Amino acid sequence: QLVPVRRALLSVSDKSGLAELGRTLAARGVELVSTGGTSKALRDAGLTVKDVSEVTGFPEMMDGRVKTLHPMIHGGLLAVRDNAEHAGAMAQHGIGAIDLVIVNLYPFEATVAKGAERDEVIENIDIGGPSMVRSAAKNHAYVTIVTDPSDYAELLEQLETNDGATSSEFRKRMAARAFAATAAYDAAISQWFANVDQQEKFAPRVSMTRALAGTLRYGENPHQDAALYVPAGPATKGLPQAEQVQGKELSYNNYNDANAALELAAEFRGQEPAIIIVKHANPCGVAQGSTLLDAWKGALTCDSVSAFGGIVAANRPLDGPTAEAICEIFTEVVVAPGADDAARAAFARKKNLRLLLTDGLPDPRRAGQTVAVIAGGILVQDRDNGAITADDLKVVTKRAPTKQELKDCLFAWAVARHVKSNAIVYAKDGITAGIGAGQMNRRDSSRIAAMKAAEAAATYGWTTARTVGSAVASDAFFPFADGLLAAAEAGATAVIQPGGSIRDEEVITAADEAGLAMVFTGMRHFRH
Ligand code: 93A
Repeated sequence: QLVPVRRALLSVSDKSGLAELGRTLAARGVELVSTGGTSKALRDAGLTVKDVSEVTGFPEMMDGRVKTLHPMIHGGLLAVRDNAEHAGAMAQHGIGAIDLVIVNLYPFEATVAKGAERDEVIENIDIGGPSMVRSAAKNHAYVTIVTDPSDYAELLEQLETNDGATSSEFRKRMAARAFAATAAYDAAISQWFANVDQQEKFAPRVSMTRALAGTLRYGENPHQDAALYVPAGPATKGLPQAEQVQGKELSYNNYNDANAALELAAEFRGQEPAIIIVKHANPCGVAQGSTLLDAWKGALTCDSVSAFGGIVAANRPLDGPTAEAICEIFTEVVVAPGADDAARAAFARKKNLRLLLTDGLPDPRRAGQTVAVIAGGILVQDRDNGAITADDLKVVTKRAPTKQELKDCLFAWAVARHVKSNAIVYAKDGITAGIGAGQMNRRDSSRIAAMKAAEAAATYGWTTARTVGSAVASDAFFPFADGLLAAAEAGATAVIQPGGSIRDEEVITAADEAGLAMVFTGMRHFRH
């Protein structure tokens, strides 16, 4: 349905493109109504403009806070033209219909960005502007709203092709953009309050403007729709950006797993070469080595069965030999901070393999929040960015760990925080020997990890499982001695765990009796 544009209301802070727009509208015989600064700019361009104050019968007052907030304006915007009662009210009060609204808002974000004082920031919270935008957008059946100067060209094209009118498709599309603009504007304001006053720490982040980055083929399962959103604006600052160099389209699960792998690789930022293999968001092999190829070989030995169809991450740019070795087994995704030409050439032969190259690794200790949706609500918490160093460890057993045991303890600890709870990780010489994930009790995780290690020994023909002489990490305290004893049975000689159970004494005694060295971290890393 075409609606002719006879009267336009212009009120813009960003005056770019305004004069040209005004001239074209005037040439089409459109009456121009405008607020103070906008009127002046239009008059300076030689145009005839009616001031809003003339329409409302009130001067712009209170430093401009009250300019357009008036029934003479909002009646003209909101009236349903073919509703007799609305038309009657217009006639009775002399309210003229407004067909076109050109509004952009006080530059709130720019004012915050330049470091303005509180008073100036508050003054830049636009009230009248969004009100007009929302009134016009609501009534898009009759009114055209344009909030972005980059849409002026399309508006003029509309008027040109439709002989001075706009199409309902165009009005609808512009109305949707208008509400997106006011939503983003309010999100920026609430974010500012959160930052300045530390009130409502989480709420604004959850509702923050998010940009749809892409629609995914499906979600975790084919019957679930899915999409990828990225935070609009500063939330992505400081985070590495990834580029998909080759391979099939990334799936929902690919994104999730690649993220888990990359976050774990980030634990080894700046350290010796490390490889992570992830399946279903849990690592199934992690290793460091003197070369990336060594690390790959080590990581693969942990659980070569699960590694099939896995997601691989590295803590440094990939080289040719490592890429060749990775290509020997079926791998879904490889993600790394770069790859040399030989590595790229090796992967290129595996057409389906998705290769993601990033421009760095994220800071694993960065601040931020995680979000989980529950029935009837959203759970928000700080990221688990807590960290301990060797100095924070408390030796609780008679025997202190050897240098190598301590190294393996810290390695296993770094991995365990990325394993779903209950998490048990055995490690020896910088290689995970067995990983037990996601069990409902700690003893089962311990046993599963030991079983994996035994399977690996059988696969590779080793005389003993790598759990013999290993360090074991537990993401939370052992509530009973049984989990610890299961680890001792598997041959672990050192234990790292948070401590803090009411049965700590019992667990420590069991460790002493088994000749284990145990350290407490005082920090827990549940992950669900
Ligand atoms: O101060 S306001 O919240 N109160 C109003 O009634 C009002 N009407 C328009 N801000 C208001 N505006 C805003 O003024 C518009 O959104 C626009 O950004 C700006 C244009 O002012 P001028 O035409 O004086 O430059």
